[in-house]
Amino acid sequence: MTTRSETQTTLDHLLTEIEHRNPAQPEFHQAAHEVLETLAPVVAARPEYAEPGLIERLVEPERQVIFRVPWQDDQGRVRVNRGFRVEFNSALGPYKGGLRFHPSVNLGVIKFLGFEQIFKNALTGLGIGGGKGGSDFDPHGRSDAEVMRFCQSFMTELYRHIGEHTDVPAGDIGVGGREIGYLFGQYRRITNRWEAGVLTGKGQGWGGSLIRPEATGYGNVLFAAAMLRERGEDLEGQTAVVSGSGNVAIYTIEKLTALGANAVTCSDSSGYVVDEKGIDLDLLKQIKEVERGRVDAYAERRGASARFVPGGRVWDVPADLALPSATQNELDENDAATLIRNGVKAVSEGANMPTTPEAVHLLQQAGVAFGPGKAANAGGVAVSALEMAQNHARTSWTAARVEEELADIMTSIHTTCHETAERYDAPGDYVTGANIAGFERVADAMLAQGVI
Ligand code: NDP
Ligand code: 2IT
Repeated sequence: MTTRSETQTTLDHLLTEIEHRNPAQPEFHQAAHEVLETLAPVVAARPEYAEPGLIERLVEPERQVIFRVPWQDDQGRVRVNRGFRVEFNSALGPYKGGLRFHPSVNLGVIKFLGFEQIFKNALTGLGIGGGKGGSDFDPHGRSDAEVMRFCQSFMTELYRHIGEHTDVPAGDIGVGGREIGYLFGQYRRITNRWEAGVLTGKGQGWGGSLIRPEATGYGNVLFAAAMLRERGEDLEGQTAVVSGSGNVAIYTIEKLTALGANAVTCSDSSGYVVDEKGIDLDLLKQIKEVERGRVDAYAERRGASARFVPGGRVWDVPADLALPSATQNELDENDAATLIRNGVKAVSEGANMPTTPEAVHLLQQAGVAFGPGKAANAGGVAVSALEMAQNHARTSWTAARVEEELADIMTSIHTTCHETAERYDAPGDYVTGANIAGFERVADAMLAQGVI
């Protein structure tokens, strides 16, 4: 019988090899560390997981596509971006995961997101593999026509790699309903197929699921509520700080407010807003979803209760709950120390890997309930899978039905993570619980399907 510490030494060697084999991909290294540093207990306990090559296969994407995306701006100038799709693991189902359009996108970022997605999707229990894609295209300040031409060019290459039974992209940073519409239109035109299940996050009326726009934010709040319930508390009357002001942040604030909490912040890359009365969602939606503006406009139009802090971090605002919902590594050790000093009870990740490893450690040491993104933000991809189910059945469900299924899925993910952590002597450690539970499902399927 191999001990946990012997197993951890083997996993550490593998991590060193991953760093050598994948140079200049710090985000991917970080995501691999975060998972492999928690697997020793399960690998030591179940010898089949120590089989040579299993974890080596898990950290190597099944397929990686990188392509040129040429497009013309409104002045007729040719621009060139880079497109990516990393098809990481399909042991449990078709590759599934969003597309990110942001200037910071590179192969390492897409690989970290794709790797996280494998475990997240496994946790949903809905039969979806892991993948991610995107481009270094920056949609900020681009006209609708430019975004459309970019999306058409992007899909002109991507279409050959995706399909309802192969790989099903959706949105992520910089990709929302508008972009999914343009992408779907071009896919339909090139393939001459009405293949609704090839993309999720579609518009209502042409295959989109009700509650998909809300699902990630709503799901994260339900996960946070489940963590609080475990400690004999609920959301009523709690003050919450939320970062970001995009899809995830907006619907996080909406659900927090609906369940009696007071969400007092939002942010974008220019700074943050703090609003003592609680964020006015109609105003925020108008500025962000309709006008595609910046958060300082919110403070200007809201009046005395709100102020804009240029360049600051929402984590400086005292709160009971923190829900990072913008981007990776946006909450570091200093921020964690500030949150702890201000008495934070729970941190639940709406974004993917927003909390640095040092910050996670500090929060857990201080006894703060910490919900890792691969569990806490899984509601988005879960409702994507429900959208695929509706598409296959050529039907659409009511909002109430989708919301009920979402709530059941989030409760079940919480229970799975909680129980798995207890089973492996890490009570209350949702990071370990999520990683091991997701890993077991994927690893069992990979072992059963042979060396491929
Ligand atoms: P949006 O594009 O709708 O919003 C992103 C928000 O985060 C914006 O307010 C944006 O500000 C801010 N932001 C993005 N990058 C940075 C950065 N480098 N520095 C500071 N602020 C930044 O994206 P989503 O809301 O969809 O995604 C947010 C997070 O949630 C991401 O981590 C994503 O991977 C994750 N996620 C999304 C899901 C979904 O269904 N959409 C599902 C699960 C997770 P600005 O406009 O100034 O850039
Ligand atoms: O990170 C994520 O889970 C997403 N961006 C959503 C993926 C999806 O396929 O709905």
